[in-house]
Amino acid sequence: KAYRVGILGATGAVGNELLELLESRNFPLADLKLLASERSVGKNLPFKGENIAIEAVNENSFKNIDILLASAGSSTSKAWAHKAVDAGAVVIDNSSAFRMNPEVPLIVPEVNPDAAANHKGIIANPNCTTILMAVAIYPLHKIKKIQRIVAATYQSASGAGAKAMAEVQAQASAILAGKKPPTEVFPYPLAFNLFPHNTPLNDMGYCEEEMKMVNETQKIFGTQNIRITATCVRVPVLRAHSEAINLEFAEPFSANEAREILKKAPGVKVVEDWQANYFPMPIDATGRDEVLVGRIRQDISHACGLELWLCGDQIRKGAALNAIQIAELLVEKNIVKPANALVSR
Ligand code: A2P
Ligand code: 11C
Repeated sequence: KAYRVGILGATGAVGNELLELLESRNFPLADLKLLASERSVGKNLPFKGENIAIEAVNENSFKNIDILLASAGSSTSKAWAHKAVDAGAVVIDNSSAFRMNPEVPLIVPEVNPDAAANHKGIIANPNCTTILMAVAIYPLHKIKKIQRIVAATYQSASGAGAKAMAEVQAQASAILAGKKPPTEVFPYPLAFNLFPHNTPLNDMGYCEEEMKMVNETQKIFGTQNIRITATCVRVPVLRAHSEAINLEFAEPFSANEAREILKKAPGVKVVEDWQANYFPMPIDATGRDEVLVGRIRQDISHACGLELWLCGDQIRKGAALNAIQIAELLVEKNIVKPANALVSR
C-alpha cells in the first residue's frame, strides 16, 4: 500500500530534510504535495530526479492527502491542521501547537509508540531538545525510575529555521571582516557568542523552551513524577544540539551498567574514548540519525546520580526523522486513518 503525503513548510530547514528522508528511507509514496506560503509559489524542489512545484497552502490543499507532515510553525499549524484532518488526512505536526492537548499523542517512537493507537487525526512531534533527551534517557528510566533531571542545553541555529542558519554564517563573515553582524532573525549576534534561549519567560523565570523540556518529557514518559529543570542556551553551531544531563535515581545506577544499556538502546550510539578524551560533538552528530551519548559517569555529588552528555542532529532526529518514524509507525500498524474524531478544537 502507498500513501499520498503532503509537506506543509516544504521550503524550510525541516521540510528539506523531510524530502530527503522520504526519498532515502523509501517511504511508500503514492503522491507527494509540497506546500508553503505564497512567497514560494513559482519555486520547485527536486525529489527522486523530478522537480516538484511548490503550492501555496489553501482550503483545497488537503483533498488528496493521507498524511500531512506539518513543519511551518505553530500559527500555520493552528490555521490548517484541523482543515487537513477534516479533509481526511492524519497530521504529524512538528510545531508546539497541539503537543500538550490531552487528545493529541506526543510521540518519540523509541519511547512511546503505543501512544499512536486511537489517535484522532493529529499527532504531535515533540520539541527537538525533548526528543534528543528522551531517546538517550528512556532506556535507563525503563530499568530504574528517574526521579529528577537537571539539563543544560547547547542549541544550534537550525532550531530557529533555515534563515537563522544563514544568519549565523553571515554574522561570522561580517565579524571576521570587521563589520556589524546582521541580526534579523536572532535578537543578538550568535556568531562568536551565545545567549539564553530567547523564547518568552514565565513568572518563575523559565523560558518556553525550558518548559517544553519539562512538560513534554513528562507527557512522553507518561508520568508527572519526574522533576525536571533545564537551562536552554543558543550556541553558534549550525545544526546539532548538545545537552548536559544530570539524572537522579531512587537507587544507585552504576555508570558501567548505564553504558551497557545505552550501547544496546534504539536510536542511541555511545561515543566515548576516555583515553583520547573524545566524546560526542555537534559536527559528528550532524547528518546522523542516532543521538550520540558519552561522558556517562557517576555524579560525585550524589550517590544515586549519573551524568551524561549528548549531541543529536536537531533537524534530523530532533524534527524530520522523528516525524517520518511516526509516519512509518502509522503505516506499519495500519492506523493512518484516525479511530475517532477530535473533540477539542
Ligand atoms: P516559505 O518558504 O514560503 O516562507 P524554517 O523553519 O526553516 O524557517 O521554515 C519555515 C517553513 O514554513 C517554510 O517552508 C515556510 O514557507 C513555511 N511557512 C511559514 N509561514 C507560512 C505560512 N503562513 N503558510 C504556509 N507556510 C508557511
Ligand atoms: C529551538 N527547539 O532549538 C527549538 C526549535 O517547539 O518545535 C523548535 C521549537 C519547537 O529553538
